[in-house]
Amino acid sequence: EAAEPWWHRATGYQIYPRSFADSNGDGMGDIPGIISKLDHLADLGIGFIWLSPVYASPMVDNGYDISDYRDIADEFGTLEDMDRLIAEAKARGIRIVMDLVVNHSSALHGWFQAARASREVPEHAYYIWRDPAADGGPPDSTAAAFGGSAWTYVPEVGQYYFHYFSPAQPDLNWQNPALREEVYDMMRWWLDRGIAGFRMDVISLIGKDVDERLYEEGPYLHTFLQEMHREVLAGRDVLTIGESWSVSIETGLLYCGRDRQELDMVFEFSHIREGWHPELGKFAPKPFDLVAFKHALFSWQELTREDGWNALFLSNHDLPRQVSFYADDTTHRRAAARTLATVLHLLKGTPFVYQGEEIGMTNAQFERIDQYRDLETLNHFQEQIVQGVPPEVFLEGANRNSRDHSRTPMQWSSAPHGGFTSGTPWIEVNPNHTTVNVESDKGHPQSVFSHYRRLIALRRESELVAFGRTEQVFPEDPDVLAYERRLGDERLFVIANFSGCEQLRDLPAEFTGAGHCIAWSHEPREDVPAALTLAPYESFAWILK
Ligand code: ISL
Ligand code: CA
Repeated sequence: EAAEPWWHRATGYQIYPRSFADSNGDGMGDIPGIISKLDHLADLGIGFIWLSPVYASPMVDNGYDISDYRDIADEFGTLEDMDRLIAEAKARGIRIVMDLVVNHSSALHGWFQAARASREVPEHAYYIWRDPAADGGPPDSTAAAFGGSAWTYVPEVGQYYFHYFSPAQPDLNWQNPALREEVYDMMRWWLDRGIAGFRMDVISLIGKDVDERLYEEGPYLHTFLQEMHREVLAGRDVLTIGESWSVSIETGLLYCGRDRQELDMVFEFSHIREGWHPELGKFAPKPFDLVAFKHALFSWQELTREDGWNALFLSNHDLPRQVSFYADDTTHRRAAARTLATVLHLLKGTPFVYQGEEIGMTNAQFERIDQYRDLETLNHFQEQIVQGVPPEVFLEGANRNSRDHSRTPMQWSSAPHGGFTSGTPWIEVNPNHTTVNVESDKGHPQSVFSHYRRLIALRRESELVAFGRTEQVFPEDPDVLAYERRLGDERLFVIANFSGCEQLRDLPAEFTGAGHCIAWSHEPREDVPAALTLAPYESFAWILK
């Protein structure tokens, strides 16, 4: 029997480098800034960092457009800085997982520069080209995720190239074996440098068949993932997490099942998509529906009972701040932040904390479109205005769901710009940094940070938290989320109020009586009462006696 993988007990922490800590006053976070904050992360108790891209990039999509996979962006530092980060993190027991963005490169990558100049060079086949339609227009009507057509014409070669995202992000042609070998070689190069694995950006797109207009989970996906495993991952003690916007209960174990030799876990978004409008999308969110959310969350707990593994998250650099989206970021902010953490961190899987979540950071409320930076928000604004959507209506949606909420600078202190930079930040800091910041949170009796530290320690120390079987309680309850974890005779009961009103529930007799409270939002209580009154966003987790 192989040793238990290290990530079964570890918690991950996502850093969005541009917004984490700026060491030189240019308004942009950087690697030396990250190094200066490693003690904060060690104190939190995390096992590894997922570092959003730091590679060389023109930054059209903040680094998700890579122009050199073997170099670091100037604004973030140098390869030496990266080596120092790996070493300094290691000295604190923290591993580094890098982002792997290989569905597409930047249009400024040397490969694409060669590819767009001539059909005769080998690099041409690293990208996806098609002839114009009969009328000279694009080969088909597919729209790009960030607006406009998914096809852009290059007169030099008389062809269109495919880009699922922006024109600055041409899709790599995974059908080409030489391209695949380039990617594998680059992955080995980084692993040999001492990193502990990869978070794989939109990996579910690499098996696409553009002629059939099959993009997500295309016909070649699992063949390529298995090849990548054989060529790069087999025999190495590394962690791989695939991002997939299309994975479902039906396909989940194809990525991370024990016998698949593909990935260790996937970021799946069914619980996130629950909060989007079915036709109008993320910029017209629908009211949060707890029952649907619970269904998504717990069906994945069930799926991974015997095989596979969960990646647990509510926030990342593409999503709004979780207290604002799922709960309340005003009166009940602290309780809500602690409750969301309890609910997520006591499930089975590997939890991820997104920077600032550990102090309950909230969405920004921008008043003008020019305060936004993200190309997705800006492009969709242009498109929707043309379609007649009033600007204030779009802004309302963006203020709830834009990707920029998670990208405002990390709030370290009440100093100007939250102590993030001594210069002018690339995006405005949230004005609430004067009260919501690391320094003030750590001193507060209801500290969000201490709560996270406790939960992260529980996963390291408790077999029950790490491996217990999850069973949902009250699945149809529209305001309360509850579940049980069980391992042998040990049982854990978690209950959380997801509403801004008091909630009274009669608890099933099997849960009531003596308990040991291991996590709470307001004040601990040791017994589990037959009739429990929960204050707004109140939660408890008890080990049952
Ligand atoms: O957040 C999203 C849902 O609308 C998408 O815009 C998101 O970009 C997409 O889900 C994939 O995300 C990943 O790939 C993108 C990059 O912009 C995101 O930051 C990244 O997480 C392209 O590389
Ligand atoms: Ca900087």
